[in-house]
Amino acid sequence: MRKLTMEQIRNAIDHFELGGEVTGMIPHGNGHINATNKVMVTRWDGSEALYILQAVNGDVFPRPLEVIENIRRVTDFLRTKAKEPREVLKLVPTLDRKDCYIDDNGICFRVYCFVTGAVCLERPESMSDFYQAAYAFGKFQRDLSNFSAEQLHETLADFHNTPKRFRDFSKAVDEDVCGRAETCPQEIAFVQAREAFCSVLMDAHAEGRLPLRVTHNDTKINNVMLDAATRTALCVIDLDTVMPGFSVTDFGDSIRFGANTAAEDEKDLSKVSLDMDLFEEYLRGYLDGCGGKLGEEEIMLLPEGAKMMTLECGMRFLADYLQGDVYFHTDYADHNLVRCRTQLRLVECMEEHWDEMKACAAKYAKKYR
Ligand code: ADP
Ligand code: GN1
Ligand code: MG
Repeated sequence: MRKLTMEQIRNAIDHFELGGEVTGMIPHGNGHINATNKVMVTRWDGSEALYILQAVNGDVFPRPLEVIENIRRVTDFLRTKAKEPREVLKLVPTLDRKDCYIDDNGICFRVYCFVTGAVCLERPESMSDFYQAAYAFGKFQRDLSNFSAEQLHETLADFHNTPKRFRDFSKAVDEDVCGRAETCPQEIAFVQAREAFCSVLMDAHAEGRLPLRVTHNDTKINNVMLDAATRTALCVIDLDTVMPGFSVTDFGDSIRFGANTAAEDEKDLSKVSLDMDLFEEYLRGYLDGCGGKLGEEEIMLLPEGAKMMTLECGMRFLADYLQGDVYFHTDYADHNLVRCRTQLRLVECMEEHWDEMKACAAKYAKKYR
């Protein structure tokens, strides 16, 4: 998505019902997709309020109104189960009582109440943080277990259809539009060697061993807020990809991002490894959050979910690098290649720890039976 001008941002925020005057605005967070700003407002009664203004990335989400409709439906539903307002994202209406504002360039903007008294982490700072993030995503899935999936638009078709991702990746390699394939033959070969693995979850689903549920589909730890005072699970955010999906991929994406001992874009690959204690802690938190909803076979496929999400994300970063960095926000020339390398190294680590990962899943599959 093209960088927005200050004028575009200013114009957009003026269309929302903020109940006061905007006194400041700064870019916020580390999301790879949307353009996010924190907005400071002085209300007419003199008190201060905070909001999040986001431009939905129209290159990624071709039908942004469907994204907004999904968020309205999911948040209304979750609100009926919440104990306090901060537990659920709240869309702020526009002056003409809509959930978003579309500007003259067709960019879709939305505003959320800022979740206050909360922290959003880039990495878990303790075992307990990771347990709490897991609990939040597990509970999110449990809360949505009686939400009918027919109400949801498919905002991104085939989002975690890994065999399809593999075909897209192969096309990017064949086309090589930027002439970059010669800079990463080892990474390309690594992914190609794992083609068969890509269909393991889709096959399990086709054989009735893995149910479709309503899932989050983007479960990085920076997509959950913890209460700052109690450091417990508070609110799941970034609801753009809530769609039917697999519990094991929600689990897996959190492991990919949070149980890695290094950052997603660490250049020194010797720092990348799978922290097995964090893996087990997340597994425990996720199952507790799901509240006994997952079946035994599903629990047994959690390690496959972790490896699948890591491999899939690696091939998505690599495909984007080959295509000229058109999807993920990047900060420097080979940022996507760097991100791809950490993911592929983490896949290797998972393969090294495979028996332990499966034994851990088996232990909890028995316990939660
Ligand atoms: P992206 O899809 O680009 O990742 P997110 O919706 O995850 O966008 O927002 C990016 C970041 O902005 C989050 O990681 C979080 O730090 C912050 N954020 C988003 N929504 C809120 C909110 N309602 N309150 C506080 N912080 C938020
Ligand atoms: C994106 O939006 P964000 O930064 O939370 C991406 C995820 C990737 C992730 C990799 C809609 O998540 O699928 O796993 O980057 N979101 C979308 O960090 O493509
Ligand atoms: Mg995000």
